[in-house]
This record gives sequence, C-alpha cells and structure tokens, in this order.
Amino acid sequence: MTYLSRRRFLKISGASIIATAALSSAGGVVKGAKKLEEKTGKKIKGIQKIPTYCSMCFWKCSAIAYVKNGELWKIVGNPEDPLSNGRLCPRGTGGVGAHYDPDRLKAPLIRKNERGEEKWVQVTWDEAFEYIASKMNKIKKDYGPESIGFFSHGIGGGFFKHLLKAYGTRNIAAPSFDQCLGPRDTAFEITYGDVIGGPERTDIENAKCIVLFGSHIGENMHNTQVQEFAKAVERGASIIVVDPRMSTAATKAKYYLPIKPGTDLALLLTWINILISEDLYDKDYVKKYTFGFEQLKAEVSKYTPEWAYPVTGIEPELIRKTAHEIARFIPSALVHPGRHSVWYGDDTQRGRALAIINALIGSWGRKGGLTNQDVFDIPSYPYPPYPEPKRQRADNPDKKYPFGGAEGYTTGLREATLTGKPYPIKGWFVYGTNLLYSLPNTEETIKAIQNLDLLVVIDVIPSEIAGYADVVLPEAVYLERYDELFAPYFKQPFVSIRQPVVDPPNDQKPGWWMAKQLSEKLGLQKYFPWKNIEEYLDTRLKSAGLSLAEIKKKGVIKGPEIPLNLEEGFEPEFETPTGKIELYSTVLAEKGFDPIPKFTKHKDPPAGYFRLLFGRAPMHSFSRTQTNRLLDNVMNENEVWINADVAKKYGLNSGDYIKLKNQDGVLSNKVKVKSTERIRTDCVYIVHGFGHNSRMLKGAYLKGASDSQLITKYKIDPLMGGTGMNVNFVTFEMEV
Ligand SMILES: Nc1nc2c(c(=O)[nH]1)N[C@H]1C(S)=C(S)[C@@H](COP(=O)(O)OP(=O)(O)OC[C@H]3O[C@@H](n4cnc5c(=O)[nH]c(N)nc54)[C@H](O)[C@@H]3O)O[C@H]1N2
Ligand SMILES: Nc1nc2c(c(=O)[nH]1)N[C@H]1C(S)=C(S)[C@@H](COP(=O)(O)OP(=O)(O)OC[C@H]3O[C@@H](n4cnc5c(=O)[nH]c(N)nc54)[C@H](O)[C@@H]3O)O[C@H]1N2
Ligand code: SF4
Ligand SMILES: [Mo]
Repeated sequence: MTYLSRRRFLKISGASIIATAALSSAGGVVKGAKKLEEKTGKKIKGIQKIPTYCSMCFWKCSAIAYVKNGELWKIVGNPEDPLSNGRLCPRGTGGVGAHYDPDRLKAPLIRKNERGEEKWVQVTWDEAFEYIASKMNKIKKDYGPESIGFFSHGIGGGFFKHLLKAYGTRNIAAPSFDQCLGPRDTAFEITYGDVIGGPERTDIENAKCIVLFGSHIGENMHNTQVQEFAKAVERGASIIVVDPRMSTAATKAKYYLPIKPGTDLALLLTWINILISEDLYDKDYVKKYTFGFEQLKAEVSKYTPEWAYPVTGIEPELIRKTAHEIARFIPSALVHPGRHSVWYGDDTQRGRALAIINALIGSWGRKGGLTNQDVFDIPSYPYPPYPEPKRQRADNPDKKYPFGGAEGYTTGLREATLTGKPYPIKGWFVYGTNLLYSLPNTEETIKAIQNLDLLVVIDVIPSEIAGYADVVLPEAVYLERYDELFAPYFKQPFVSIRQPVVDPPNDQKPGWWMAKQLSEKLGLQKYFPWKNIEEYLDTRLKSAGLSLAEIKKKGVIKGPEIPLNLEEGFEPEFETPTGKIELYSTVLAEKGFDPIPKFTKHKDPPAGYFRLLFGRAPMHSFSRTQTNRLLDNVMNENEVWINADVAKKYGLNSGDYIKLKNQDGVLSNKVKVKSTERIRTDCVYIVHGFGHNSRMLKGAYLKGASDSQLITKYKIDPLMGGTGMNVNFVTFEMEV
C-alpha cells in the first residue's frame, strides 16, 4: 500500500496527453527590468503583466503579476486558471509583500557560534557550496550516503530531492503527510484504492448538502474550495458544521454541532447506524460498488444517538435530524473528507468512517460528491537512473507503520537522528519547511539537530529552523524564479508555470540553481545535464507537445475535459483487493487492525485545563507570512479564543494579555484574550504560526503565541504514523 495509488503512479509515468487549448496572449514577459535599466541606463516605463503561479500556500493558484516602471506592483488571479478562476485569496494578493519583506535572508551564511545562537559569517555562494560538499563527502565516507536526510515542503524542493537521490539517499520526508493529510488519504486509499488528493476531489460547487468536520473553509483559504463553498451558500445548499468552535463556515450552517473535541468518530458511527437501520442509504450504489455491508451493519448497530449523546454532547434528536438531512440529499450530499487530519492518533480510523459514510450516500463519482480527477501528463526529464541505496529507509524501519508513507515520515527521520537507529543520520537538508513550527515537540527536533554533522537550511526568511543551521542558503522568492511545472490531479487537468517577474533584491538565488551548482561540487553533474532551467522546462514541455514560449505567455494550459461523475459517463474502478469500496477493510484485517472503525475514547483535560485547538487565519499561511508587512498590517498577532463563561470565571476580558501553560509546564509568549460564545468550555483555540522567537524575524518577533511551542505531546497513528497534535492541554498564566 503506497500513498500514491498505483493507478495514479501509472498515469504519471504513462504516455502524454496532447493539449488542445489554444494559445492566447496574456502580455509580454519582461524579466529583470531593473537589470535591463542598469545595462541600458534607460528607465523602464509602463506596465508588464507576467503570468506565474502563487507560492503563498501550496494550492498554487495561477496569477498575473504586474510590474510597473520596473517595480513589482500587484498580483491578481489568472482568469484562465481553473484553481483561482481569476481571483486570488488575501495571501495571494499579499504576495507582493514577500518580495519587499525587509527581514529576508540576503546572502549565504555559515554558522559562527553554537547552533541556535543566530550568529553568522556571510560567505560567497562558492564558499557555501564548498563547505557543504566537503561535509557531504565526509558523511558519505564515514556513514554512507543514506545518512543524509531531506525535509522538504513545496514544489521548489524537487531539484534538491533529485540531487539527494543522485547522491544516494531516499530518506526524504515532508510535513504535508504525517503532520497534515496523511490519515485522510491513507483511509481513502484503504477504502477506495485511491486518495482524495490535493487539490481535493470535492465537488462542493454542486453539492446540495455539505458536511464539514473541522474543515474550516473560509479561514482555511484554499481558494477553489472557498469559491465553491461561497457559491453553495448562495445557492442555499444545506450546510452542517461539526466543530467545537463556531468557525466562519459554521456561521453559514443550517445545523451547527458543537461537538466535544475528539469524539467525531462516535457521531460518524452513529450517523452510519441511522442511515443503515432506517434504510436511508443509497441501496443501488452500495449493492453495486461496496464490500462488507453486512459486517458494517452488525458492527455499528450499537452506536445509537442515545449512546452518542453523553459522548459527543450532541442531543439525540439533533443527531437524528442531521442524519436525515444528509440522506434527504442523496446522491448530491458530501461529507467533506477534511485535510489537516492529524488530530488524536486514531485519525486513519476516523478517516475510514468518513470514507464509509461517503460510500453509503454514494458520493464517490457523483455530481456534488467526490469527482473524478486526472492529470495533464508531462513526462519527466530523461535523467540517468539513481544509484540504489544499500540500506532501507530510516524513517519507518521494517514498515513499523504498515500503511501510507511512501513520501516519508518527518518524525521518523527525526527519531532515527535521535537514536542512531536503524543507522545514524548525520546530515539534514531542510527546504521550505520550518521544522521547529511544523513538527510536534520542538525539543525533540532541537535534540536531534545536536547529533548532526551538517544542517543546511534553504529558506527565504530567517525562520526558527534557519537559526539552527550550519549553512543557510537564501532562496529568491517565488516571484523571482522559475520552478518545476505544476500539473496536479484535478477535475480540469492543466499545467501551469512559475517564472521570474522581478529580480531578487540581493544575492538570493533560485533552488534549481543551487542544486545544479552543488551537483558539480559533488561530481554529480551528469544528473543535471541541462544548461539552464529554461532548457529543462522546454524539454519537458516539448515531450508533451507544448513549449516554454507558449506557456510563458499564457501561464496555464488546460488539457481535455474529463467525465467527472457517473452522470457524465465516468465509471469508477476501485483498486482494493476486492475491487470494491471496502466498508470492511480486508487489508486492515490482514494486518491485525480493526477492519471496521470502532470508537476509542480520548483523555479529557484535567480540572483547570483546556484542550488546545488550533487552525488558520485567512490572511496568513502557517509560520511563513508573519513578516510579510502587507499581511502583518491586517493581522499582526493571534488571539486565544476562550469561552465567555470561562473567561468571566477567570476575570478575563477580551483584549487582556495572558500566557498559556501546557501540561508539561511549557509557557507560551503573551497572547491576547478573545472572550467569545463561539467556543465550547472545554477547549481554547489559537491560529497557528505566530509567536516567533527568531530574533532576526524583526516584523514578527514575539507577536502572539505559538501553538507549536505548546504541542509537546503527540499521539502517533499506529496505521500510518501520523502525529495527532490535538492532545495537549493548557491553563492560564495571568502574570505576563
Ligand atoms: N489561510 C490559510 N489557509 C490555509 C492554510 C494556511 O496556512 N492559511 N493551510 C492550508 C493547509 S496545508 C491545510 S492542511 C488546511 C488546514 O485546514 P483544515 O483542513 O480545515 O484543518 P482542520 O484541522 O480541520 O481545522 C481546524 C478546525 O478544526 C476544528 N477542530 C479542532 N478539533 C476538532 C475536533 O476534535 N473535532 C472537530 N469536528 N473539529 C475540530 C477547529 O476548531 C478548527 O475550526 O488549511 C489550508 N488552508
Ligand atoms: N503546531 C502545528 N503544526 C503544524 C500545523 C499546525 O497547524 N500547527 N499544520 C501542519 C500542516 S497542515 C502543514 S501542511 C505543515 C506546514 O509546514 P511547513 O511547510 O513547515 O510550514 P511553514 O511554517 O510555512 O514553513 C515553511 C518554511 O518555508 C519557508 N519558505 C517560504 N517560501 C519559501 C520559498 O520560496 N523557498 C524556500 N526555500 N523556503 C520558503 C518559510 O519561510 C518557512 O520557514 O505544518 C504542519 N504542522
Ligand atoms: S489559495 Fe491563496 S495563497 Fe494559496 S496559492 Fe491560491 S492565492 Fe496563493
Ligand atoms: Mo497542510
């Protein structure tokens, strides 16, 4: 079982689709306006519009950047783009601030003092590469090439991934799996033989009933989903939101269920029981496509609304009513599978329940359900084969977590670095991920770092993880560089380009350039046979019948439309052992796990403590945008949401500052109180990404509190190794 289904893998490596989209011009491509000015001595006048794709988050909407008199002016959506439909979210528009961010890294740095002291010597690129290559050669000689690990998030990391595979390691991991959507996709892969993917295959636009567990669309600003959700609301779709906190989405809901945190599985199993016992499910669909219905029916019969009431805090009548509401809209009802699903450590089983209820309402392959997706196939560059590593991957030795994880486990790699088992990890490359914010238990990460002989961080700002690096490589921001082509699985296959809009202001360089330079120092130049990135991209595009010149003008090229659902002629195939949607999972049974999910109880907060929940704010991404002055202007600190009755009991008012202290005595920075009726009494909530303690992040230093700091405990999912992080409790510290 792999993270990427076999079918998807075959499609990626299969024959190319020839594009049918016609060429239309979105304006001239002018790069390096400032340099041109210097060369010619003439002021660049006028406005250039340059298409590129956004990197303020990982959704990668296509945009058109405007350059006015040689300076970056504004960024808008590319109307040709099926993701953005010509409209960006606030962060996308605020991308201008990434280019102008005064806190940016400006030149390569080598550490002078102890790790974490943030004392550096500025060096040339050549010196930096010489230093890294000599350390890498030594690690290879002393420990073997597998002893280097690579943490990477985002498309730009691809060139380093290629370099490190050529060097001889497969220890590569991203927080987008075991700290994000891993449990959900593993659950759907087990159940349907295919993943939900990102962008998600949710047809929110056409759904008549939408159920959200957590999924705080509107605060979670994944553009396409927000636009589709807004349309659904406008259309009068019935919305059911299950969340301990009244999210923005919950304010649009017909039914809002303020569930006790960690009990979603109880509600889901009860809904499943109601759909079955009251004969409300899609019988033809279930008969035709699913396996294990009778076992499911027997297993869930004990989960009655009366049983679920004390567990979830949701009244039996409301549980019944909402189950009936979902059933009323079959076959256009959608129980959103979620995305950030690492909550309590039993998350794959909750994901299974989400997968099962979607099968009972017949949503897979249905209009308003989970649509078919395909990819604009661009063959990969014809590189020589990589050397085969002699040792197994270190992040999941002997497949301790049997499901998922083809893309690697960040915390598994950290564990191997800490313990030296199954073998020592002595070097880390970190690209585009602030590990001290994205992995739970920062202390473990810092301890692991102390075992390293080399830590290279490639970033655009002096993030917390950069503060611990031996070498910091400053990357040009996305508006200043080419990157890999973007061609995701989506309901409308397309390919889009990232290209330079303006020059980097200082000595920053693109990732592809760094990887290529380093390949030469390591004697691996045969893996980078292309002269420059334009040649690389053009070679790939030509092999798909396209060209760089064409896509540079247009930004996005669409592939042929595909049938999206049964109504349009899509006939689903399920790559599970039974060839059916497995309500009863044969692979889970075989590995000794519950083949049908069972409710498991989670620990309640002790007296005087509250469960720490966290999420997104529309104008920020993770820990990466707080120094962006445009976004800082709209939100410059986070607040802690506390139930109004609780706040009153503690004598707290909105606007007061407190600190949060977790169960292990870890104290946060001071944070502003938001006293509100919109959250339960047993939990508090903060937006992730604030409370920076890297002194070099002047625009964000000590503004707000960091959830990451307080997440010292985490619960690992035994099926796929996801790190459940909603298992920490905090109390209030009044002295600030
Ligand atoms: N603006 C912005 N948008 C983003 C991002 C960003 O950084 N900024 N990041 C993107 C990424 S990569 C991801 S993965 C997504 C994450 O966004 P989602 O997938 O929507 O993440 P969730 O964990 O569902 O969101 C947190 C919500 O879950 C609720 N919650 C917490 N515990 C429970 C529980 O036990 N049960 C239930 N039912 N609800 C609970 C919280 O109150 C909160 O409203 O956002 C994406 N969109
Ligand atoms: N406590 C806690 N942990 C979480 C989450 C949470 O909500 N709370 N969310 C989880 C989720 S859903 C996800 S997807 C992950 C996200 O995890 P990460 O991807 O690690 O998220 P960020 O904190 O944004 O860190 C990204 C880093 O990349 C840098 N960066 C930005 N642009 C570029 C670029 O163009 N080039 C390079 N080289 N670097 C760049 C940023 O400056 C920043 O240091 O975190 C997970 N971990
Ligand atoms: S959702 Fe927003 S930040 Fe993310 S890629 Fe799209 S415009 Fe950029
Ligand atoms: Mo994520």
